[in-house]
Amino acid sequence: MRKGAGIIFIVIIILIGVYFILSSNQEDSTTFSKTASEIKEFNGQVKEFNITARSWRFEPDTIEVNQGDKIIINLNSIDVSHGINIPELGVSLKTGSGETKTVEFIAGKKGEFSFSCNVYCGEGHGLMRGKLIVR
Ligand SMILES: [Cu+2]
Repeated sequence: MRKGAGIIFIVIIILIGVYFILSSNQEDSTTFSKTASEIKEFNGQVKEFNITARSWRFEPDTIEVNQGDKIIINLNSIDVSHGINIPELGVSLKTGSGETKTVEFIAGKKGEFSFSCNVYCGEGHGLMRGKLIVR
């Protein structure tokens, strides 16, 4: 009978252990869903990009960062006036002919955000598109 009581004791200890592991996992997943949503504070690395705008493309037209990074975009127009607009991240910058303008922002949301030119620059204006990937 002593052996049987010992086994029951061990089973109870295991059940308590499983309970604590499950409840601590739940806390972890709550924390995770908080970090997975929008971040407003700088929480990563500084990533600086020199983007050339010309009729009618951006070079480079795809940039990748991590959520929480501070992004610095130096937009250089080598012909007419151009701009860059990333509406989902509240970014709007215009630069004159031959000028370089800079915008800084935090990559707060994960996802793929298309950007476009926000200064009418001729018949190919609508083709000036790019993509910011936030992982
Ligand atoms: Cu344009």
